[in-house]
Amino acid sequence: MAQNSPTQPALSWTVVGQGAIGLLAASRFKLAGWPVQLWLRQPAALDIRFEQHPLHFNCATAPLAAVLIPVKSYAVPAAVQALLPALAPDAQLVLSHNGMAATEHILSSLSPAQGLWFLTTTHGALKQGATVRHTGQGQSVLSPLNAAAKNQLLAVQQAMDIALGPVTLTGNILPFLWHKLAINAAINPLTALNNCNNGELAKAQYQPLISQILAEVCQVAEAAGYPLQYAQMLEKVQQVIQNTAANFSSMQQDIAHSRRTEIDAITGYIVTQAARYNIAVPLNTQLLQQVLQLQHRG
Ligand code: KPL
Repeated sequence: MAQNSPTQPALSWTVVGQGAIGLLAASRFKLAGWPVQLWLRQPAALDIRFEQHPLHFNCATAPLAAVLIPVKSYAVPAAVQALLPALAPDAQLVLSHNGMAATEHILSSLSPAQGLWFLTTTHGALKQGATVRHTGQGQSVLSPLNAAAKNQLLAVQQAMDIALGPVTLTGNILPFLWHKLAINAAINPLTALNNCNNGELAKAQYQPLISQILAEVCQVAEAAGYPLQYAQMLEKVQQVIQNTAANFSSMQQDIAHSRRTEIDAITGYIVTQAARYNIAVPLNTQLLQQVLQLQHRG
């Protein structure tokens, strides 16, 4: 059971959506004895099975004190818009998704006492029907994005440690987002286009492609002011491929289920930034077009 400091009561958390990472976080809150509810597009309660535990989640009711928003990058603006009227005056909002965060608009729609955060995570989760599995032990990096968030450091960090920990707190999330972006750019499009699990990418035929994707990303990251070490990134990607060999990437799953992918926020972001700095990224450009084609066909 989680221990909360007597001076700082646990925030009551709401998790948005019913994606795999969100349900992983909600389940871990519940199993640790924390109050947690779900905010779904169609308000409803939800029953799931998580690692042999049958869990029941109530539908969220306003005012919402603390909200984890682990929805796809393209779904964030609409999700926040829908949440705004239900937020407590000092609510804390934690965004978490693949790709680069576009937070200016969200920051300006919050009141001064409402905190905004970003969390990037390497946990893996898989949802099959009503069953959720924790498929990859990971860790998370968490960053406050405004002054109201900085006033709640301890409470939010404690909670995220329960939900998606271990958590490292940072004042600047951008280097971490570039690092995760490079990993996603190397793995997600290739697994989506070849309809394979992450482990397949260890095969020799993919090595020149992975190397070129990363070489292009490293050039763009450097120009953007967030340099990444090419050799280190190559090693990291091989590690992720090994550690998540049996998993299917989020983009492979999106294509397999005819859902929109996060290609715009991952490879699309790299291609846009490359154009800004006049850098040629032919392989990332080709992968972007191929995934967009596949997505539109689905
Ligand atoms: O983050 C991921 C994803 O699937 O989106 C990786 C790291 C590629 C793990 O599958």
